[in-house]
Amino acid sequence: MASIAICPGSFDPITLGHLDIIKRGANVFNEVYVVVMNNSSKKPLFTVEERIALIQEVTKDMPNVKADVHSGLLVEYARKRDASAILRGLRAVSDFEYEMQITSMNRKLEENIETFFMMTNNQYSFLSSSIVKEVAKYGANVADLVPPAVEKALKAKFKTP
Ligand code: COD
Repeated sequence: MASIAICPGSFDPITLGHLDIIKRGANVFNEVYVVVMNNSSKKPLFTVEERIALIQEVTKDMPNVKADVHSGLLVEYARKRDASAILRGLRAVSDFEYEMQITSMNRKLEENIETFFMMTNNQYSFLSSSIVKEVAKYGANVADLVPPAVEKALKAKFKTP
């Protein structure tokens, strides 16, 4: 039986930290669906279509990774894809409480789906989409934080050189 994982997030935009988790997940699971979802506590900069297009672009050399969108509950999407795993990344202790809340809620909603956590590569442990947006807005160089396609999209969004 194929092992199918979903990697959910806001991906606003996708960073090298996200990509690190996706790549390592793709080495473990047969198929990985990177799913753009709504986090009700965040106001996105990029539209869903823009975020999906960027994910597709930066994962195009990974044949078992697909980008998708879902606007309801995460567990509904997992059932739709027949996924047995939810893949999440952990950066620091500060992520732990939030991740524990999400995991407990997802388990309450669907007990047959396991959440797997992957520790990020040390070089990305401080990296988040929010920090990238914050510095890109003021024209700082983000080339070592995001893939080139995302860097270009940020420059276009913020109209920076
Ligand atoms: N290194 C490694 N991993 C990273 C890094 C990094 N530098 N940055 C982020 N990540 C990981 C995050 O830990 C996370 O696992 C994943 O990448 C995505 O991160 P974000 O920030 O893009 O996504 P979130 O945390 O905003 O996503 C939250 C969801 C949208 C998944 C959540 O709100 C959700 O499931 N919403 C749907 C409604 C639902 O089902 N709710 C019930 C559960 S609460």
